[in-house]
Amino acid sequence: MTDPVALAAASEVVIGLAVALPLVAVTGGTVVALRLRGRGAKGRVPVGEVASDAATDEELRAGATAVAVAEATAAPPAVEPATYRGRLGKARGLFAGYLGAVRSRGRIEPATWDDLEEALIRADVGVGATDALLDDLRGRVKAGDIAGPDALVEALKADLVAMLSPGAGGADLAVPGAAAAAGEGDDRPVEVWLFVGVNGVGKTTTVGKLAHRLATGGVRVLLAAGDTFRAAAGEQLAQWASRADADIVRGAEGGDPSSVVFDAVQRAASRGHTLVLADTAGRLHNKVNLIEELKKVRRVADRPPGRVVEVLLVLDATTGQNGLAQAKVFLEAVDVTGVVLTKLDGTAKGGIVVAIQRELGLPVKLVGLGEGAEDLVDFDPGAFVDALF
Ligand SMILES: Nc1nc2c(ncn2[C@@H]2O[C@H](COP(=O)(O)OP(=O)(O)OP(=O)(O)O)[C@@H](O)[C@H]2O)c(=O)[nH]1
Ligand SMILES: [Mg+2]
Repeated sequence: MTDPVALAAASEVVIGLAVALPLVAVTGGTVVALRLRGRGAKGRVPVGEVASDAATDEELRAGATAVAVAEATAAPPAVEPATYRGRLGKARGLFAGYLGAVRSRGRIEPATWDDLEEALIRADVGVGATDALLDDLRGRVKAGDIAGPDALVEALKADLVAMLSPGAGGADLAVPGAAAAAGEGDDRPVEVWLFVGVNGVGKTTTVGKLAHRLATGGVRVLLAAGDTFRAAAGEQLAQWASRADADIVRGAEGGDPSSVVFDAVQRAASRGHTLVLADTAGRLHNKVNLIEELKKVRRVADRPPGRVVEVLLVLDATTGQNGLAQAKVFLEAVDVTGVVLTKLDGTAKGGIVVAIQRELGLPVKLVGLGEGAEDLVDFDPGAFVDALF
C-alpha cells in the first residue's frame, strides 16, 4: 500500500512543513486507502494576512550585502537529452500491471473498471479527475462507442491527453525578451522569473537547468540567488551559473532576498541582460514570514525596470497529492503563473500532473526528468501520456 520511496520523499517535505502545515501530513498511501474505502479528504491550508512592507530603493541598496558576480568558465557537460519515455519507467510500470489485466480479459467487465480506478488513484491522478474520466468512458461504453478493452485503453489515453491540454495560450512559458521587445528605450523592462516552493523540491536545480537551456539558446540570463537563508544555497546556484556561462548576483547569508533581486534587476538593466531567474528560499519554518518575504520579493522584482513575467511554483512529483496542499499556500501569496513539476523520473505518481491542472487550475509548464542540466523539458501532454502506457 505504501511506496517506501515516495514515503521517504514525502516525509522529507513533511519535516519542513511540520510546524506550518500540519494538515499536509497525509501520505499518498493514505489517500489511496481512503479512496478505496470511500472518499479521500483533502487538506486546506489557510494563509494568514500579512502587512505590506514596501522598501525604498535606497533601503534595498543599503540592505544589499556582498554582491558577487561570477563570470562563467566551465563548458556545459555533454549528456543525452531526457525523454518522457526514457525517464517515466516507474510510472509506466504502475500502469502496465493494471492495463495488462484490463486487456487480458478480452471484454469489459466490472473488474475492468476496478482496475482502471485503482491505477488512476495510485498514480495520484486524484479522486475528482478519476471519477470524471471513468464516468465519461462508462457513458461511451454504454452508448456502444467503445467496443472492447483495447479501445477502452485507447479512449482513456485520449481523454487524459485532452484533460492535460490547456485552453489556448495557457501553458506556454513567456518568451524571453518578448516584454522587452514590446517596450521602447527606457521603458524596456528587465524580465524576471521567480521560482517558489517548499524546501527540497528542486527550485535551485530548476533555475540552473533553465539557465543552461536559455543561455545555450542565446538568451542573456542573470541568476539572482534569492535564497539567502544559507550560504550553500548561493554556492549551489553559482555552480549552475558557471556551468551555464551565466552571471549571478548573490547576497550575504541571512541578507534580505528582496535586495538581491533588486540588485539583480539593476545589474541586468545596466548590462543588457534580458532575463533574471530568481531563486528563493523554500523554508516554511515560519509560514507568515515566508509569505511576507515572498510578497516583498515579488513587489520589488516588479518595480521598473523589472517586470515579473513568470512566477513558477516548483512541486516535487514524489510527494503526490501532498504537493497540492503546499501549492495553495503559495497561490494565495504570489500570482503563480505555472508549475514546474520535478522528479517525475523518480516516482510512479505521474498522475499528479492531472490533479495539478484540474484542481489548482494551473498549467504545468516544465517537467524535471532527472538531475542533469538537460533534464528539464517543456510539458508535452501527448508525450507524457504516451510514456505512461
Ligand atoms: N531525480 C531528480 N532529482 C531532482 C530533480 N530536480 C531536482 N532534483 C534533486 O532534488 C534535490 C533538491 O534540489 P534543489 O534544487 O536543491 O531543491 P530546492 O527546492 O532548491 O531546495 P531548498 O533550496 O533547500 O529549498 C537535489 O538533489 C536535486 O538534484 C528532478 O527532476 N529529478
Ligand atoms: Mg534551493
